Amino acid sequence: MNTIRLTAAQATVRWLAAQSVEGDGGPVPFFAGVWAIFGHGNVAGLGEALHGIGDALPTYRAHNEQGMAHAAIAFAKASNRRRAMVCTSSIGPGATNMVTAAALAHVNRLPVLFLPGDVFASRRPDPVLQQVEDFGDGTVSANDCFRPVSRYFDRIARPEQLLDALPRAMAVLIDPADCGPVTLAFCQDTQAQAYDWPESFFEPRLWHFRRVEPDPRELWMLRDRLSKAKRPLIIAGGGVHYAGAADILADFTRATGVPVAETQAGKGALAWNHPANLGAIGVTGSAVANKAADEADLIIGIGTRLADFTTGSRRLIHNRGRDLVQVNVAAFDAYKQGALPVVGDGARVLDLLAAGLSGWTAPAGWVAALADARAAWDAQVEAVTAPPAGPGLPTDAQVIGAVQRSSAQDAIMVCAAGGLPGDLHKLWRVKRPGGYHMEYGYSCMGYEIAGGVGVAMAQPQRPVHVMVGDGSYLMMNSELAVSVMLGTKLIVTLLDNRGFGCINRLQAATGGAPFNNLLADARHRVMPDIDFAAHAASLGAIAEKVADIAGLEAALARARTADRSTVIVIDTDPRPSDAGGGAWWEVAVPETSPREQVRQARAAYEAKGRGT
Ligand SMILES: Cc1ncc(C[n+]2csc(CCOP(=O)(O)OP(=O)(O)O)c2C)c(N)n1
Ligand SMILES: [Mg+2]
Repeated sequence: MNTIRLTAAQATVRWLAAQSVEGDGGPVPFFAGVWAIFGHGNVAGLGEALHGIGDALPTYRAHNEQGMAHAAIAFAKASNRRRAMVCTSSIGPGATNMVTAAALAHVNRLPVLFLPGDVFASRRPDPVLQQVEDFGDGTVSANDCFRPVSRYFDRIARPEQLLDALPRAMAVLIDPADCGPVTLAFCQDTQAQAYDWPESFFEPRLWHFRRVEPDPRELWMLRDRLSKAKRPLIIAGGGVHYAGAADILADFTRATGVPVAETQAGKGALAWNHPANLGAIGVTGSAVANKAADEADLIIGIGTRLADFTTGSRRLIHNRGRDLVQVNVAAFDAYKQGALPVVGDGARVLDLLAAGLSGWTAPAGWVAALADARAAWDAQVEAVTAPPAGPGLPTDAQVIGAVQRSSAQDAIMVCAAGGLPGDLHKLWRVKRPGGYHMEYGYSCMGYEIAGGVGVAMAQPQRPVHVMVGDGSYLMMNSELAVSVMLGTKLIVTLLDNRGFGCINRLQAATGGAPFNNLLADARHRVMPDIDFAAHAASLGAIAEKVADIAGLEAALARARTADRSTVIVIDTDPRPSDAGGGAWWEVAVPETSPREQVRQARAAYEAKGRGT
């Protein structure tokens, strides 16, 4: 056997660079690159190896490990999970900074490979700088925090473990059902250790994405239910995008007349004005989609996790004991909430279903009965997103309207947390597939700008818009400087309502006093007048503050032709916009309180049958 002598780190990067998948125009590397912040634990081992491999596996430097991991995960999401990136950190804080991002990838089922540095396998110099030192367990390191948020976790303490660990990692990253984060905690002495590797280990390999065929009996059950349904509704989730099923869904709905409602991750499966698209469903849903869910006699989820925001904390889709079918490539999701499972690839299921229905269409009266509600909803969207008639602070919806009017056909909207996801889900009109990138599985503040960098890397030819609240921006903005450095241009609209507006509203809705959310309601000696434009400019972006919606539209037009990332700041009203879909969201209200408003909120909560 021919062997080649390399360190474990050198072998890792060489192997990663040799893995490819089928792209649009032929094979492309599966790993688009490595985000790295070095320290002890990776600079000498992986750092040396990454330098050596050069452009075959490009390395990118960030400012915050969580931010770089957000960029990597966003890259994978914007690539519909067909490509991914790697993140490596030093041991200790560099590693644990990535744990939140690992959880984000875990809940959103997105592929990312974490290579955090780990303590010495030999333990000779223990305790090393940043070692956490468990008193009762010598095998624990900070990286054990990754275990519950990794689909596959391993600790590499000998070089030859990689012969199995790396292919096993790849098998998880490309698996449609198991897809999620992989963590290979890489002991720092092991990274530097040499080994005689079989040359065959590094031969280029082309990986194939499996399409899971549905079980004939499950498919038959679905066909049977659908052909008897009077008022069927499809809920399209993120799995529709990952299965590449958006076009097939459009054809299916055109042929059968079954209407579609979209989750946050599924939004954009159909163009906003497709005749079958009823828009957003759930707590952040449109009145028409929620009405359809309320009246449907059969709901078919395709590629959805049935999270509480989609189901109105189960109330929206489970009332009156209607049938629920879950088409999902993961059995874990297919069996949720008493659904009839159809385990399989969404595109294959729709194809086979259409073939088996042989000309069946949904009763025409069902969609016709929703037409008025849809027209009324569309008119409401127009009204709340129109420029304000008079003076006063604009609402988030009015800002969304301005960004919508100023954005190109192929623009991508990136957002994650705050009040914006709810308004964008309802109000944003997706013109082209992939035009809506919402991280609402973990809804992690600070994802927006870093995530935007990853989206721009995955879709360099499409304009990337980011909408972010003042709270999210303050939590993590450092990768704005990376976007300038890398030329991954973002058009950022920053809505400054001086605090955590949506949590302030949630607090009021649960009877709470205005407390610790808006800056004015937080303990302070001085009320900071934060100059976000100056801050963004200091990071190298083009930045300006605008006075009103007209000023915002003019600034957005300038940003479209600017040569780098632009941040446009606008003051907004922290009160809500008035477009609501009427679904409930369960948040536990205190059972006893001296506050009358809390007692009233508790009574309303109990009236829903909750809290017992
Ligand atoms: C990392 C993280 N911490 C806390 C939360 C809970 N949370 C959700 S939205 C929000 C406030 C966001 O404020 P801002 O970005 O200004 O948006 P606004 O609510 O004002 O629209 C908070 C604290 C979260 N989603 N993520
Ligand atoms: Mg805010």
